[in-house]
Amino acid sequence: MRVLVLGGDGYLGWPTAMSLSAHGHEVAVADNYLRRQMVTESGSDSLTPILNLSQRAQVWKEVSGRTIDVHLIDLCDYDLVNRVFREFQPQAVVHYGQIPSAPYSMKDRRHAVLTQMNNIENNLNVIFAILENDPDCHLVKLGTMGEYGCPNIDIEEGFIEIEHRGRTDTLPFPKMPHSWYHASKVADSTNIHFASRVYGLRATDLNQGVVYGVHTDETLLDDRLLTRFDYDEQFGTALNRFCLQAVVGHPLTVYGTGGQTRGFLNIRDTLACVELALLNPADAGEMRVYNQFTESFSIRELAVEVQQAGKELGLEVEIREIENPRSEAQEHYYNPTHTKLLDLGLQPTLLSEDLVTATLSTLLTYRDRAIHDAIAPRTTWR
Ligand code: USQ
Repeated sequence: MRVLVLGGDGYLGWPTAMSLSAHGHEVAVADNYLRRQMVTESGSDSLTPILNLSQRAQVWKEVSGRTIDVHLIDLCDYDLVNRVFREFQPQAVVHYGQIPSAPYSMKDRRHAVLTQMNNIENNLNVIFAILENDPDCHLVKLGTMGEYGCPNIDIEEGFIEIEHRGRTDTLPFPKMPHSWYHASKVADSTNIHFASRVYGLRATDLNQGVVYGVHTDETLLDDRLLTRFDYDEQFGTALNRFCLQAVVGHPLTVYGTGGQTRGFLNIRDTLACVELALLNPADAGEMRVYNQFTESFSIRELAVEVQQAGKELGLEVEIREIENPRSEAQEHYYNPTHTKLLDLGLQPTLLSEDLVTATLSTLLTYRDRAIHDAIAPRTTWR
């Protein structure tokens, strides 16, 4: 299958591109390095040293004998997006190419506007490029579990059957996003659903949980194929941050009571889920929604898991509850359904002490690169 990976320089985009290429797909990537710029702006850097995209593609060719086409374009520039679609003629598009950070979007008006403009505009461009070049092309869009928020009822996979005043309908599950960033993904889902109903777009919206981990089968082949690993307060996510904090001797930054519960998945499972979605495409006019995570944990549970794994490596890990910089429920009900990817054959890589220990060992190799000032939270929701 010819697959275009948007955001192909990112934490998930680059390993996805390599994995699809390794599995025999013809792959092209597009990126404008915005993530690199935003992380630099926040005073941080990837813990893992990473090459630029052209260099990465060259190393991949050397190691695997396979080609990944590189396009350095801004997805907000429709002419460029359209040109890539015309030249590469993708049969499927995996769309990771967005600003992915809740804290970044909450910094101030400028960052809220930038996040929403960039994400909503580039998603519309992708929809129109598909419709203009090959309406049969399948859009696999990365959404987020944070679109739903934390309602006091079970969360369904995208849609809920509702009975109201004697009538019933199946409607999109209600959304209560956690941030301006999460709200941008809600807008994308609404737009994709609209395009599927009106123009017959084939789409899969992957409502992904919090991803953790550093290695995939392909990044292990050569250090030059490593993916980025962010740990700063804006672009690092909870479990990855805790792992970095453990190896540099920083107390684990549990926000508030740590009772916040989220769905998590290993980076390898992201790759597997995306490929399952590609191999089982949506019908024309259908928007499927999959809740893409494998297990739920509270933040407190994760901190304890990292502390235990750290002991195995002789690391003394302190857990510190600090004032929560976010407006969010700290003790709440959380029970989202997540069966559709399992039904397609997903074999989850579940979190274990061994897995955390292995991640800590990898991070220890690079710990001298950590920028300590980037760790503590500075962005508040207030
Ligand atoms: N948290 C801490 N300490 C930290 C970092 C985070 O307690 O040092 C807490 C946060 O308060 C929050 C939870 O951990 O309750 C998750 O925070 P996060 O930064 O790991 O994840 P989030 O901001 O929700 O966003 C991340 C990705 C985003 C993706 C989302 C999936 O950045 O792209 O959409 O995870 S989900 O969380 O399911 O919405």
